[in-house]
Amino acid sequence: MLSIGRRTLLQGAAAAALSTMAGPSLSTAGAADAASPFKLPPLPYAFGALEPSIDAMTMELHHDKHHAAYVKKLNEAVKDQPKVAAMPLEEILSRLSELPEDIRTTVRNNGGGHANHSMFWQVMGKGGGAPEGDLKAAIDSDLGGLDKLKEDFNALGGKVFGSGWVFVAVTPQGKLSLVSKPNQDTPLMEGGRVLLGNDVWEHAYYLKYQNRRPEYLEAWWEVVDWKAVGERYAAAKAGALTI
Ligand code: MN3
Repeated sequence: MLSIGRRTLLQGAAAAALSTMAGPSLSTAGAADAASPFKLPPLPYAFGALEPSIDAMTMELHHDKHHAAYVKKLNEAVKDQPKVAAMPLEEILSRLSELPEDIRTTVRNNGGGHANHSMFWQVMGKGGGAPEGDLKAAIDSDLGGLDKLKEDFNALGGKVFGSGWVFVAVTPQGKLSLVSKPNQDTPLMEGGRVLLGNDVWEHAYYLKYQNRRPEYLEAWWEVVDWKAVGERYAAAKAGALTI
């Protein structure tokens, strides 16, 4: 089920673009699909699956309310822009400066939010494990090993003022780097790709951790699904990783 979810996600943007181009003949719901090209991906596990690192109530609100709202507002923003609506999300985000000015900020915030959260659900799970193979080698050579990665990532996440994200970005050559972004910005906006990322908006942790963001950042590593991250790494190197 997990691998189908990931596959769907990797192909989701392209599939959405294709179905929009193909028009209503593909399904009786075609008109509705064209009006809402972006979909909330189902959470690939139960709300409580990441306990105790992340509590079930936070997961439910985060997915069903916060992420759903980004998708809804993104669809509303592009409803009169069929060319934009037909583009894959990662392409839209890498070409924000070309968008009509009246929707640019809304697409930046909500398109970024949709991409970031879609990635976020995917890199977490109960699997745990550890980085292996090529991914482990890249973490060792580019980021000084897993312990150093966690330490530097958490320090960067702790420094985000207000709301934002901390990411491990990945190039098509497989080179890794740490980066933080404000709000719902993402390395996708510079044409980059995201290996994994953690949400440091208060809505991601406040119910359980209140103001203790460092504790949340530490506990988050317990629910990183390294198998999923390894698949993303392989996809990035194959040029197949989208959001
Ligand atoms: Mn969030």
